[in-house]
Amino acid sequence: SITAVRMYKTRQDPEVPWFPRHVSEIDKCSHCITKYEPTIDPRHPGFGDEVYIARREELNRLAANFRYGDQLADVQYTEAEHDTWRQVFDKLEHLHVTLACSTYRRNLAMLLEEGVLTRERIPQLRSINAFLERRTGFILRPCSGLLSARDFLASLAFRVFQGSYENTTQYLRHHTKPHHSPEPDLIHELLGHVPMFADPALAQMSQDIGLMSLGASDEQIERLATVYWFIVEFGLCREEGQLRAIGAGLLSAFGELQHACSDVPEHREFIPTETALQKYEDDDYQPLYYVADGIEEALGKLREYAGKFERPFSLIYDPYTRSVTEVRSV
Ligand code: HBI
Ligand code: FE
Repeated sequence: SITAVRMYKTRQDPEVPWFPRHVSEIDKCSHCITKYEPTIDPRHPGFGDEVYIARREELNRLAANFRYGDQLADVQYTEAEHDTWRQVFDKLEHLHVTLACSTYRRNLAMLLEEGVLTRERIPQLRSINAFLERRTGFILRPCSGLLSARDFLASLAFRVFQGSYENTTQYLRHHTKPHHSPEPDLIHELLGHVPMFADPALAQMSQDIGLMSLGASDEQIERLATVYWFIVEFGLCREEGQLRAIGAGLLSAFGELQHACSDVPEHREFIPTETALQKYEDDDYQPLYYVADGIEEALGKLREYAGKFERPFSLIYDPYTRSVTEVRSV
C-alpha cells in the first residue's frame, strides 16, 4: 500500500496528547474499547452464538488489516445476512416516510436511484465511498470494533468515518433481533450515517467536531463525544411543526425512531454548552433528545461553541493535502 509521508516536527509538549496530522495517520487511531462483547455480555443479541461470533471475528480481522491507501476488498455476505438487511430495510423505509428529516429522505432517494443502495443486497463499501466522495468528500474506512472517542473523533477531522467491520460497516445484526443492536453495526452505518454524511452541512459539522477534538483534553473529548452523540447520533429537528430524525442512531433503529418522535421522552432545544454536559444513555432508549431547527442552524451553533473552546493552538485543515497545521498565537 502507498502511504503518504509527511514530515513535521513533533513538539515536546507533554500537555497536548498526540493527534494525527495527516489522513494516513488514522492508521494509528485504532484503539478499541471493549463493551458489549458477544463472548461475555448477555445483553449482546449474539451472546452464546458460536457461528455469529466466529463470523464477527473474521470480519474484524479483515478490518484490522486495513491500512491507508489499501484497496477495499469486497466482502462476501451470506444469504442470511442479505435477508436480515432486507427485513430491516423494509421496516425502516416505511417509518422514514413520516419520521426522517427531508435531508435524509432526499439523499436516500439519490442513493437508491444511483443503485448505490438497494433493498436486495448489502452494498459494498467501495461503491458507497465513490458516492460519498462526490457529495462531501467523506469516506468510510473499516475498523475493528468500537473505538475510543478520541480516535473516532480524530478521523472525522479528515472526513474519514471509521466504521467497524465487526459492528458497523460490514457486520450484520444478529438475525434473531433485526430491530436492535447494542453496538453500531452495518445497518446503522449504511442506512443511518451514509445518507446523512452526503449532506454538506452535516459533513461539515462532523468534521468541525473532529477538528475540535485534535489535541483536546480528556474532558473536552468527553464534551465533544456528547455533542456528537446528541446531534449526529440521536438528534432531532423540526420540520413543518413535526419532529423528524437527523441522527443516525434513530434513523437506523425502528423502535427508538418511533419513541424519539413521540410524546414520551423529553425534548429540549439544542444548546451546545448545555448539550455537551448532558449524561446520555447507551444501553436503552434515550429519555431526552435535543431538537435543532435544522442542520444548518445546528452547525451555526456548533461554530459559536467552537469559538469558545479553549486550546493552546488553533488548527488549519488543508483539503488539498488532507492535513492539519498548527497555528500558535504568540
Ligand atoms: N467507534 N467504530 C466506532 N463507531 C462509532 O460510531 C463510534 C465509535 N466510538 C465512539 C463513538 N462512536 C461515539 O459514540 C462517540 O464517543 C464519539
Ligand atoms: Fe453511529
